[in-house]
Amino acid sequence: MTLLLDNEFQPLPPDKAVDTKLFLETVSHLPSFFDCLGSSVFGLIKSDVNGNITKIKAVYLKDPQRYVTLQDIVEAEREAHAAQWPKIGATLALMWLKRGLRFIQVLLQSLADGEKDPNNPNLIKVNVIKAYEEALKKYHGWVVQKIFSAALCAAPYRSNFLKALSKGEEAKEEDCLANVRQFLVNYTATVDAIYEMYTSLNAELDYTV
Ligand code: CIS
Repeated sequence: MTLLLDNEFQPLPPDKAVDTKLFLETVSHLPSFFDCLGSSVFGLIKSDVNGNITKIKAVYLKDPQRYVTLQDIVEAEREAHAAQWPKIGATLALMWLKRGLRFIQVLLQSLADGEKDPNNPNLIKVNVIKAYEEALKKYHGWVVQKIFSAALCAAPYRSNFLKALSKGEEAKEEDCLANVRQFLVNYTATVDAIYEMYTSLNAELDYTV
C-alpha cells in the first residue's frame, strides 16, 4: 500500500464542509513524511507545518462539539477576536497550512501529468518550482525565497520521491502515479473547499513573511 493511499482524504459532503476531526487526523501524517526527504532543510518546513496543525488542533480540542467543521472554527474566531481576525489563532494557522497543502497538490498534479525537464527527466525541480510559484512565492520575501532555493537544491530525485510515496517499496512508476492521481481526487477537493471558504469569509491575507 502506498503512503498516499494510507492517508487518503475523505470525500466531501454536498455542502463541501470540511470535517475538522477527519482533516486533522489526515494532515497529522504529513510532518513525518519530511523526515524521509533526507535533508535538514526540510526540518524548518516540517516545524512550520507541524506548528500550524498543532494550533488548529488545540482550538478544536477546546470544544469538539462546537468545532465540527473548519468553518465553525474560523467563524467562531471572527466573532471572538474581531479586531485582530483573521491574523490570529487557528484562522491564521489554517491560512498558512492550506498554502502548504496547495503546494503539495500542485507538485503531485504536475508529476501525475508527466511534466518533466527533458534534459533532466529524473529531477523534480520543474514540478517543485511550478508548485512554489502557484502556492507560496507571492507570500515570501527575499529571505524566505532563499530558503526555498536551498530546499530546491535538496529536492530528491523523481525516482526516490516516488519510492518514498510508496513507503520505500519498489513500485512501477505507472502504478505509483496512478495512486497519486487517486489520492488527488479528494485531496484537491478538500484544499479547494478551504480556499473557497477563506474567499467567501474574506479571511485571506496577502502579507509577505
Ligand atoms: C520536495 C521538495 C520540496 C521543496 C519545498 C520547498 C517549500 C518552500 C519552503 C519555504 C520555506 C518555509 C519556511 C517557513 C516559512 C514561514 O515563515 C511561513 C510563514 O509561517 C507562518 C506560520 O505558519 O507565519 C505566521 C505569521 O505570519 C504564523 O506564525 C504561522 O504559524 S501559526 O499561525 O500556526 O502560528 N510559512 C510558509 O511559507 C509555509 C510553508 C509551507 C511549505 C510546505 C511545503 C511542503 C513541501 C512538501 C514536499 C513534499 C511533498 C509531499 C507530498 C506528499 C506527502 C504525502 C504524505 C502523506 C500524508 C498526506 C496528508 C496530507
